[in-house]
Amino acid sequence: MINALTHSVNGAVRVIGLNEEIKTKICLVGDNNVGKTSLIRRFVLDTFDDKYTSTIGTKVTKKEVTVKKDNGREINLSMLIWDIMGQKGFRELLRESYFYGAEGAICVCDLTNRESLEELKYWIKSMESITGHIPMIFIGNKSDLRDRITVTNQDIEKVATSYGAPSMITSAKTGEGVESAFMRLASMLTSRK
Ligand SMILES: Nc1nc2c(ncn2[C@@H]2O[C@H](COP(=O)(O)OP(=O)(O)OP(=O)(O)O)[C@@H](O)[C@H]2O)c(=O)[nH]1
Ligand SMILES: [Mg+2]
Repeated sequence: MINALTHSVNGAVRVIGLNEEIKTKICLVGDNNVGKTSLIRRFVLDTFDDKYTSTIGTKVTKKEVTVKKDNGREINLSMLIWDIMGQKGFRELLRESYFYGAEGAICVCDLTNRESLEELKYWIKSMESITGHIPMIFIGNKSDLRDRITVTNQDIEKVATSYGAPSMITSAKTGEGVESAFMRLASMLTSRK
């Protein structure tokens, strides 16, 4: 890697050279138990655990991805994926440090829990008070729990569209849609690069 130039924009470090590498911070938001940690674990480690261990505070995981642009160019993106405990009481407490410098967000609801979709607007409000409007995608997780699903694709799409964002259905358990969801956001984050 030849680093021709390094500069920082909004806390994100851009290294521009023959191989471009861009570092970007993304945040997952959503209530407790919706599957934020499980989605990150599936994307980064390709594993799943049925046991529920609530996240304490926040946690950062790094994943390097390559985004192929339509013009054939490849961009290496180093994603700093931030995870937060979904307990509402902590949202305001952790807000500034968690959201500061975030360039993209994955808004997660649980397909078996309607309230978790309604709550996303409060998460987004809290986030945007720090970040302003940033690219985001909506995820309806736990698609494998077929007979317990109470939230439809259309319900999620409606909320997502009101923010001008795409929506996707995932299962951290089976892996359905997980890689495409993270890569979709990665692609959105490099759209002007
Ligand atoms: N069946 C099924 N269970 C899931 C899925 N994703 C997560 N779970 C389960 O749901 C529970 C909560 O998952 P977590 O990933 O810990 O949820 P979280 O959003 O990180 O929760 P907090 O850290 O408390 O905010 C765990 O028991 C997971 O095994 C999924 O896609 N399908
Ligand atoms: Mg968690």
